[in-house]
Amino acid sequence: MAKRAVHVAVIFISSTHSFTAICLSVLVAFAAFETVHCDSVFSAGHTATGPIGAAKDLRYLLYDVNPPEGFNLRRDVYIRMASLVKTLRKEGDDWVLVLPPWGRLYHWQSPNLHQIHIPWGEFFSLTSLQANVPVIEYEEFIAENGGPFIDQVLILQNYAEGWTDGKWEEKVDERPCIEKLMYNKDKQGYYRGWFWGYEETRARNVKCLSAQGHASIMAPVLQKNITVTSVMLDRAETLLHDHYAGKDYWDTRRSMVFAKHLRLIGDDFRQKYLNSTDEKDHTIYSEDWTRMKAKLGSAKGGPYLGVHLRRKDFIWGHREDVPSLKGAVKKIRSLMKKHKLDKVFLATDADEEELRELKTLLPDMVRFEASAEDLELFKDGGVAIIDQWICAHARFFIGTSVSTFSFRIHEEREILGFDPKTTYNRFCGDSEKECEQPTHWKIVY
Ligand SMILES: Nc1nc2c(ncn2[C@@H]2O[C@H](COP(=O)(O)OP(=O)(O)O)[C@@H](O)[C@H]2O)c(=O)[nH]1
Ligand SMILES: [Mg+2]
Repeated sequence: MAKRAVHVAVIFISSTHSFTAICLSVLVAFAAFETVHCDSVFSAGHTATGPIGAAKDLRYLLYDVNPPEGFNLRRDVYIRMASLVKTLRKEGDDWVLVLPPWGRLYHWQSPNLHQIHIPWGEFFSLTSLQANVPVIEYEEFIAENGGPFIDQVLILQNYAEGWTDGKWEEKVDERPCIEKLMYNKDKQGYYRGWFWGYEETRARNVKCLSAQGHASIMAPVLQKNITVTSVMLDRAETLLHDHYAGKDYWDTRRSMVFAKHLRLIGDDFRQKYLNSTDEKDHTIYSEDWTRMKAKLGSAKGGPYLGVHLRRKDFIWGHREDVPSLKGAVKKIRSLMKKHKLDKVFLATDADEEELRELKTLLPDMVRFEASAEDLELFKDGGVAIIDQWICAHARFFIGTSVSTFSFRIHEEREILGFDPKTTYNRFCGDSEKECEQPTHWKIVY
């Protein structure tokens, strides 16, 4: 009881909104835990009935990532932030992670689509995320917080001087901003910035921090040096994983269950065009990720070769680890023969011209081509997830060197219980000498 009363007080003080907005925000915040009646909350008064010292303050962690980064690296940054929030919650206040709305990603180029302000719930199962760490959508934050205000933005950057004495150490310090500030002060003295395309969002304060180390090095700073309610870490990718591929990493990764409507479309496609169902392929999926613990090698996968062939910016730099289309098709044919698969599912971001060439070289390939209505519903992000989901269910998979899109497919297959030999494969460049294959990261349950 004491705890809740304090939360209400915090919301009340920082709110400039109407009574109904406050009621709504209280309900949003606590609906998941218990039923709260607005009148009882307020008639009970704002004073805590229990020992105040024991109560934890509700605080919000927001974050954003360097604009050019794509969807799948952003998924990786989420894991780092979830880890930081877990550390913060262990050590003090009642921190909640605010999910940065999706939008304006470089690779989302379908014309005539409004791909901005997209909540996480369109791509991921929110209840699954919440079973790992408390998260809320940005618009819920606005409602709870009583307006689009963020108390403190911390822009993370490296150290201007690099590593001193060539020695790497973990540290955080307030420093002058190295790059041009992406925030401008308005007439009222608030900071305006990108804020995921929410033009009315403002920050009360902005400063730069040089940070070098894993995500949880921010915990002491957020607990001791900063006392405001909402803090946003910009350029959050500056922070490293607390423990890459450790138990905490995998808990968060496993909780990133794709939204059900996208999985259903993928499953339907598998059945219709690839003769693949979970029963036949031993890829039964549990809606509750905490119960999903498939044995390595138990998944058989559908009778098709799954391929992720990354193009666009991966070929512009003439990287030697990415194959030509001819080279890729040659490898695809040899894998189909070796694994006795007569179908190939191809996921790619190839442009029109390359697609035409692919169709000539590989006329029997199967692709998920979204209709105009599907695209409007799922957006480029949803279509990419469907591609990943179908690749994740293939009997054998091959991806593209150092593509986070391919890495996320590896993880999905690991969760489903595939033999690592069928997963950690990548194309080699046509004249690549040492073609090192991807690392197998085993799940820690
Ligand atoms: N639908 C679809 N989109 C893709 C595919 N490959 C790349 N993309 C798009 O291009 C983006 C690539 O960026 P990112 O997710 O950062 O992965 P990475 O750059 O390969 O590490 C994806 O998020 C998709 O929007 C694909 O096979 N299918
Ligand atoms: Mg990328």
